[in-house]
Amino acid sequence: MSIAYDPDNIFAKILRGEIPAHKVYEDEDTLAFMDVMPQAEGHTLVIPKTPSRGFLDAEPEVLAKLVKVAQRVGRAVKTAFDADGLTLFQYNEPAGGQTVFHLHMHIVPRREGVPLKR
Ligand code: D5M
Repeated sequence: MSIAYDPDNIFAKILRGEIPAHKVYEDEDTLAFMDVMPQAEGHTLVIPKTPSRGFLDAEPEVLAKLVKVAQRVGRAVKTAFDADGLTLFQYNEPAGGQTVFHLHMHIVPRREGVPLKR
């Protein structure tokens, strides 16, 4: 059984404008903003505006748009932060490492030989 979406999660509050975020991209379906606990300089999050808890409950169309925007934002942050590469990841449920329960894709610019901060 899937767990209900909690509309009081922090990303839902960002989407409603109730708390601030450093936004870097927005369209009718998607928002991208800087992660407040970056694992590397330029760590960015991309989220759908629809209320999906995670990857497993999201509609395929939502995932497709999220990936499309992640590619666009990923190209931009890689250029902006002059990165050598890019790491994308996405956690699901506490056991999977998820801490904010609104679907999000992490986009992390990477430099040769520099490990992620944990
Ligand atoms: O990661 C959730 C991520 O969300 C984690 O990298 C910190 C980030 N975070 C938490 N609160 C905020 C706000 N207010 N703005 C920007 N980024 C935030 P998870 O994949 O769920 O473990």
